[in-house]
Amino acid sequence: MLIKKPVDIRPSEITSKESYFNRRKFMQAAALAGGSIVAGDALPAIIPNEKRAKLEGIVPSEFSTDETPNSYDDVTTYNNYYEFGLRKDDPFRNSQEFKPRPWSIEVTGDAEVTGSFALEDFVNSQTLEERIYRLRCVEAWSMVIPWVGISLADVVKRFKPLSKAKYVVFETLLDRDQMPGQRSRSLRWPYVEGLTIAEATNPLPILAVGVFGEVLPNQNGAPLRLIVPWKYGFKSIKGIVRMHFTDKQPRTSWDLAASHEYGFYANVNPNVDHPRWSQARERRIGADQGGGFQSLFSASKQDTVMFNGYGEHVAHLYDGLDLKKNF
Ligand SMILES: Nc1nc2c(c(=O)[nH]1)N[C@H]1C(S)=C(S)[C@@H](COP(=O)(O)O)O[C@H]1N2
Ligand SMILES: [Mo]
Repeated sequence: MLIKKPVDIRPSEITSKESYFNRRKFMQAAALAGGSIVAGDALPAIIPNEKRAKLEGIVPSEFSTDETPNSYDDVTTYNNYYEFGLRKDDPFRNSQEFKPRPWSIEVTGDAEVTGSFALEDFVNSQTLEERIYRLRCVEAWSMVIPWVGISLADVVKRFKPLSKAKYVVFETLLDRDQMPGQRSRSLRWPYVEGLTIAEATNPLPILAVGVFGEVLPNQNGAPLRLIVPWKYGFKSIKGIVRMHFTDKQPRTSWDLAASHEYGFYANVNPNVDHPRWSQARERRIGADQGGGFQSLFSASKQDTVMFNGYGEHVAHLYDGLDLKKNF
């Protein structure tokens, strides 16, 4: 093994002894789970830190929609990320100085493999897939976005949740210096979201590290964020620093803010209105701004589809559940 001089070591490579052993455990678990990792010194995945850096080795996904993606501008300047402010252009304007490196993800709770993992190790050995998914915000707008990410199911399986673990909970970074929105009480910080284990091991959700073939911009949740395409956008938590396995359904940030408005399931459902507005239709962002692909129809509104159109892959997860009560 080549010993690097300190000057050659990137901050992301500086790992404590403890996290080194955790990394080994994780690698071994990955190898056992049939991952492509070779025992020994597997190379870290390359997720460059430079803004708009290209990601290498992306493969297309069978789960991608063939709808036309939104523009890069729509995807990166019209955002919800309350840590950087409440207006749609605040995340773009206020996140430019945010530092998404060094970054590690802490895995805790009811799983065989737990510990703190550098981003590079966390993503390591998994194929980067492009998944063009529709994102439907609870505020009745939508976009089509070419995400790049890794399968959440594969990540979850590597940590070997114990049979008593029924939920996986995600947390965003807590950093008032870098995230000015956290100085106000717009939500309870850190942002918390969660999925059932059955949802998290469905093939659709990804942990995204990129968009449009490039690393994630800060405003879209760099360096690692969740995408759950059949649920309202607020489930797709950004800037993830923790994954926790538990037997208890978590109280999420939006549940704590207004539990009658934002349910835990948050499945896209045109038949269950938000208490303050209809969910029957949605506005495709950008589509009404002239010359767009929908301009022929002059209306940018379209019907909302149950499970955001992903029902064939996920409807069975809710067999026997009353989706009006469990909204
Ligand atoms: N940490 C965190 N994650 C978050 C949010 C947030 O405010 N904070 N907003 C959510 C909401 S409401 C939506 S619609 C999506 C928007 O993702 P995008 O800006 O990448 O399109 O992010 C979700 N993830
Ligand atoms: Mo949203």
